[in-house]
Amino acid sequence: MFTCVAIFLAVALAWVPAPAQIVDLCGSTAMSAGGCLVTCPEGDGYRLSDIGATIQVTVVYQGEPVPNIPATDFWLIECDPVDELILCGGSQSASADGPTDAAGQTTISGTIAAGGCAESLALIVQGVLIYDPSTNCETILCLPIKARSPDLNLDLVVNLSDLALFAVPFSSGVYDACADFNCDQKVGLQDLSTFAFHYGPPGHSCFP
Ligand SMILES: [Ca+2]
Ligand SMILES: [Ca+2]
Repeated sequence: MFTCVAIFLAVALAWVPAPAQIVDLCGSTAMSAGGCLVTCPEGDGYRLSDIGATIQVTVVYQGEPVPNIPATDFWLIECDPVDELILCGGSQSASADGPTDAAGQTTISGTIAAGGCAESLALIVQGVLIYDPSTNCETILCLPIKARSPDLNLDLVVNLSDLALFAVPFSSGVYDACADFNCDQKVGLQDLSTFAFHYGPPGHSCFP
């Protein structure tokens, strides 16, 4: 009888699912040299590596590195809530290059499939927003990466509505940072060229 109970318990315990990985919001870190990143809902904007802004990430839990976090469990969002960056749904919108290694480290060097505009980016790992260790985690960790999408009205397609929004700063000279796709503090011909590429036709959108 005892043996049966012992076997039952052993089997039952073996079936207990592994606990979900847990990530420290304070202690985990991310670094990037920063830059000006064109994002497009179609995913054919710049890669972070193209602009020298590859993000180096270290994930820890209670001081210990967390290995094997899947690449798709990494996510980038706008850092300042006054900005708005809309990611296409799905795991390919902003992912790491691979799972975290034994040191809890990975990189993010790809593109972001998104509309909108942000002055800096924040990192989410497995649903946990990462905070800045240099402020004792009193503030969100903001990476100095400016995101600029030709989808200016945040509906995840680049079309006539966006052209109308782009035309205002382009023709009037009234500066609009979100239409300044190369972040050179003016909305000019280079920005028009970037816009035209994603405008199509057909206008770029999520998941073509
Ligand atoms: Ca749009
Ligand atoms: Ca510009």
